[in-house]
Amino acid sequence: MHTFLNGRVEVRTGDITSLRVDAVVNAANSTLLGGSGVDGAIHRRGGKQILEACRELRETCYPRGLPPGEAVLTTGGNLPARYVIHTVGPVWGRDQHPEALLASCYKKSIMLAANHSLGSVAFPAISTGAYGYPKDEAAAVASCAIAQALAQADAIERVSLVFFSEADRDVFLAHQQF
Ligand code: AR6
Repeated sequence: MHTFLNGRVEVRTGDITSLRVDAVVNAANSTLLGGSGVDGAIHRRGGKQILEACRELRETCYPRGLPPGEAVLTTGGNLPARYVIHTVGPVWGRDQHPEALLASCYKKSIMLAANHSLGSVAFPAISTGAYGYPKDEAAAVASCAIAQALAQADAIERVSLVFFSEADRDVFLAHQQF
């Protein structure tokens, strides 16, 4: 296990859906209605309560979808985590200002967790799968954004960065800027 920022950030490998934390972050899409990758895994394991909460958010707050860089909170359903924070990363090569959008995903997710007094949050490597964000560049953006957000979120005790493979974790470790 690798830790940064006096232990407030840990870098690990594994399946994010098995973590017992206050909130896991979902790399969602704008529809909030599910997909593949982490999104598929969270909805599969979390059950229909999460999808129902997402549908309600769509209808009441985001009829045209959740914009990239934004984050919303739902129940964790059947997951070991209490809540899911759904955020939409930038699509590499499609969305303008991908750095700012990716940074916003991390910052707004952390702010949302802090506003709900959630002490532990686990992130996947947002946008680095289906959305094609280069993993080395994402590492620099994510680590800077997390460090900035944590400086203003005393309530957050632990941020876990969860990589699906050791290779992905090692790219992160080589390019992070904590
Ligand atoms: N635990 C941890 N990491 C995972 C897991 C898991 N269970 N599953 C995949 N990863 P992606 P994106 C890693 O594609 O790029 C979906 O269809 C994966 O190896 O899940 O933001 C959504 O609905 C990769 O490094 O998210 C959107 O349409 C990282 O998580 C779109 O994909 C992110 O990969 C979002 O694409």
